[in-house]
Amino acid sequence: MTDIQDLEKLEAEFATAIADAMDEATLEAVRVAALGKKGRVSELMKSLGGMSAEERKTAGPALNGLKDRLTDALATRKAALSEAKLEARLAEEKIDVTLPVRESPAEAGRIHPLSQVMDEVVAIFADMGFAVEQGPDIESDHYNFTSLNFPESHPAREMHDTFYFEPRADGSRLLLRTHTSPVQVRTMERGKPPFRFVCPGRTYRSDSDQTHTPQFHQIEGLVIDETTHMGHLKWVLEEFLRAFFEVEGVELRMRPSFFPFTEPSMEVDVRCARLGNEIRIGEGDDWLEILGCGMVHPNVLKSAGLDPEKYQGFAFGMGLDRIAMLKYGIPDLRAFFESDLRWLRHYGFSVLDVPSLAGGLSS
Ligand code: 2NL
Repeated sequence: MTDIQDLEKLEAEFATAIADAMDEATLEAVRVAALGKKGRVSELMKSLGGMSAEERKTAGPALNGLKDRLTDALATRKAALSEAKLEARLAEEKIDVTLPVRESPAEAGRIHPLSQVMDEVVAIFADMGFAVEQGPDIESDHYNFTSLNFPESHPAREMHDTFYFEPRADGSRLLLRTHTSPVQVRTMERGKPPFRFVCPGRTYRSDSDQTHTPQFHQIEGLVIDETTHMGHLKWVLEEFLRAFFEVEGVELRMRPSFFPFTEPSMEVDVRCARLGNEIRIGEGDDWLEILGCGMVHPNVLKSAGLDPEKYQGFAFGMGLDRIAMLKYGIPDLRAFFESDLRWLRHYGFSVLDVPSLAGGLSS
């Protein structure tokens, strides 16, 4: 039998245990020890059944009172512990809203300067009404050379410059295109004049030093109509160079040159000033070679299925790697292909900096 003193002792014991519980798990263990299925108070409640009616009269209310007070005390302590826990978390997770925001992935990533320059050049020509055409990197001798009026014995055809694949059963060899011109022949064959398009893309030559990589990039342009002439060519190139270098006073100079696929052929220089390592376009007394161009050779028109008596036009081509280096002051071509993150963070562009003529090309 349990007397009142025992109950008071038990209550004091549990009250101390509740007050001493410093976390919710300990408090829960106290609750189980007191009020759980096999807890001390629960066991005492079970013993009520074996008591006389007289005993039950006093023990019943005493035990019920004990149970209620312990339940209250447990709930109060639990609330206090969870409030303390929240307070601690709030104190620990305090944030300083004056700190700068962390870069989002969209801002941390960089566009390669070459991709940026390709987009810039395409934006300029698109603004002048040029379409963009593409074609395969793996080409036939016919599209890469023959259709472009390269004589059979031309040195550019030799193993030295061109990456050839193994000969096929019929003896012919596929190759990696050495320029983007085959795309232009393919596009002319497919369509009907007038033509006005550019072909940006990868090109390949077996050449590797400080200023050459075996894989590089070109953009070529072609305009064909019945009366297209060199005056149109000069205007297009002047407009392009002014927009690309973002200087009003670009001045260009044409020198006679030779390409098998144009006649006449010209090389185009822009006026520049050289100040140590820096090059300023549109100033000074120096000239910088920037691209090649000419009037499309009648043989090329013929092999593309056009009548050279009716159609004529101009073409031009330039190295994108080179003009990217010039515009953005990048000294070493080989870094383009090294995937060095520090280099990319320095020379790369934000994904949000999409070149457009309205937005200012590289602003
Ligand atoms: C350069 C010079 C040039 C062309 C490319 C071309 C294409 C066809 C017909 C005639 Cl289908 N010409 N392309 C013409 C002149 C120069 O490129 O220095 N490129 C890096």
